[in-house]
Amino acid sequence: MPNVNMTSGKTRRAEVAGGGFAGLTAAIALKQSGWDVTLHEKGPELRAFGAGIYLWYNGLRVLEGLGALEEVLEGSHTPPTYETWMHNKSVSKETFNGLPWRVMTRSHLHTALANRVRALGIEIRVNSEAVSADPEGRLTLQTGETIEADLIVGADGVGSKVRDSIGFEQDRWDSTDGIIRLIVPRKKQELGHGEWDNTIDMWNFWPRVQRILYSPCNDDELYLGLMAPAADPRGSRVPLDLEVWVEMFPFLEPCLVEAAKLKSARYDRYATTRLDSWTRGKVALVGDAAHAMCPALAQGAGCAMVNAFSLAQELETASSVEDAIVDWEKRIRPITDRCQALSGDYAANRSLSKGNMFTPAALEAARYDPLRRVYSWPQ
Ligand code: FAD
Ligand code: 5PR
Repeated sequence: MPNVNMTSGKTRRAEVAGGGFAGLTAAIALKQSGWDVTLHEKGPELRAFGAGIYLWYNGLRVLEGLGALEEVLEGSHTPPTYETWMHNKSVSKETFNGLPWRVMTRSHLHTALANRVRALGIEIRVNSEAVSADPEGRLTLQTGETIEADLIVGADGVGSKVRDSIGFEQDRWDSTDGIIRLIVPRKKQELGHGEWDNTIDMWNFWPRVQRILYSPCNDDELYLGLMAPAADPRGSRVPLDLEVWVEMFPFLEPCLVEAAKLKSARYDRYATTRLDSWTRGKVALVGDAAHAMCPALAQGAGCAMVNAFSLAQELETASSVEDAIVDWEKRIRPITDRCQALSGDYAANRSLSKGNMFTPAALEAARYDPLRRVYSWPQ
């Protein structure tokens, strides 16, 4: 296909603010379709924050489109089943009708994307904090420098300055529950008998609400999500209150002992952000800047990646950036909106504790193939 971005002999330029999964995806996808791209990360280096992450078919297809899938598959894991326990009894084992899914550490995914950014020669500017954007196509940095571009991508996370400098109307709220997320050594030999390669979502409502989402990432690393209501001082304490977690999950003691050693542990409440629009003029918001969601369906990053990838797709055939990004939002946003709503509902009602909750509606976003723009994997 001819390079349609070369209108009047000039390559179009994009400034991307934020080097998380959304910003990396946008930068790679735009570069691959012929744009000049500069990626701004406010931190001193490109690196991942947080513990583990699930990607489903939608996110894995984006990785395929970005040329990063192989590297991500190496060193990540698809558990034999997604199991749910209630009070230590298995209530469901789900395999999603063969729908591809994968568990990995965040640093593993981030490294693969950052490697692809470097391989493509995308300009990376670290210690580069965006403070505001202008719908006319200007990005202003903390240093006072203002850069003009054909497209500004706000991928600067839930506290987005790109977004807030423009003044999108938004609803934001926090959930009653939150989670401590950690990566610890697997300690598989020490866990005794059990199907420890599975994802196991272990719920307990009595004597307290405490849950552990047990997620093996590979042979060596285990992602633990320890959930408790924000109002529970012991369950939400960091570093971990070992006694209160071992009392409820004695069979995980070897892993919990490791978890309690991690002094940098954080307890995070789930945050939701809903905007009136994701675009203004030449500015497009992607990822948590646009649609932070509860993690119940494990789709925040997956939707972010699909949306960032689809943005570049939409711009390939369009002559006006302003029109293309309006069309992009119209086309792709409904999937994210439904996913965000259902994730919020599941989180508020702790619905995943019932097991068998990955219904066709719950897997809608996961089944979307952004490369072919169709739903795959019949349920
Ligand atoms: P971020 O990851 O926040 O990245 C923003 C980047 O921008 C950072 O590098 C930051 O340093 C940088 N930055 C910030 N401000 C500026 C600025 N002003 N200028 C320049 N740079 C800036 N999603 C899934 O798909 N699967 C899961 O299993 C999953 N589990 C989750 C579990 C929990 C408990 C939670 C809370 C979320 C989970 N998510 C999951 C959601 C997922 O983590 C987020 O949706 C995703 O990481 C958002 O990516 P992002 O790039 O938009 O934002
Ligand atoms: N699923 C996943 C997850 O990471 C979380 C939840 C569900 C993969 C939070 O860590 O329900 O909170 C959830």
